[in-house]
Amino acid sequence: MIKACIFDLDGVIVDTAKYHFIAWRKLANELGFDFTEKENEKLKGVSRMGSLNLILEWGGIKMEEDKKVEWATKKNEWYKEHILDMGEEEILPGVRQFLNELKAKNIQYALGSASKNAAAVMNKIGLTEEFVTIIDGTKTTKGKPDPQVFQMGAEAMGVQAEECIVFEDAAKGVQAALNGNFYAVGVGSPESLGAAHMVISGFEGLTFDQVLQGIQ
Ligand code: B16
Ligand code: MG
Repeated sequence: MIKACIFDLDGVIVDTAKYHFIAWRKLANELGFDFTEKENEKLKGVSRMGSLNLILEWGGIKMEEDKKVEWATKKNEWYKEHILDMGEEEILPGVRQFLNELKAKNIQYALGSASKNAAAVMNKIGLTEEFVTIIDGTKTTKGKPDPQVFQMGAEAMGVQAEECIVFEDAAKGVQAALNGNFYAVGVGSPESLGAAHMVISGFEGLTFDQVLQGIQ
């Protein structure tokens, strides 16, 4: 019996992945190299410092820890410039309707994101109040694929992992859900998210019953 859902933020509720990409690319360019959108896929669901380490590796750059913190801070400032203007209109198609359906069916929902900017983004798009809890990168100590972020969400809602569906756009996030015994719905392409119980291209036209059938 499914009693709750946990949503990832970037790439599931809003497309902030494009803003992360612009900001990381600016950082790479300032350091004298570039990386592709395909490589960017590998950064989804990965923490800020984890992402920086990967990017520096792609550019063949070694850096002292204090410099890394400086560059990560710069990237975050650039990223924050992009989220400043965000509003309700950036909620991805179908998400609002899907949340309404959950509400009508008394299914609780929480946020499970790696981002330390999640609370700010949720405020901007006006969704904070209706989520039971917002678990984000400021509250967790272990990154995806560790299930900690989703376990904390389930605990706050008073449900077991087996009673909860996680929606994720990152392969690492799907893995985190599976590692914690949650049902996983991948949001994106089956090539990268095939491990999930079900893969959807997005929420447009999607009903909760379709998800319940799809995860069986
Ligand atoms: P920040 P999610 C993740 O959010 C993003 O997918 C990932 O690209 C980003 O590096 C990470 O948050 C950390 O974000 O720098 O804002 O703390 O997909 O788990 O909602
Ligand atoms: Mg994501």
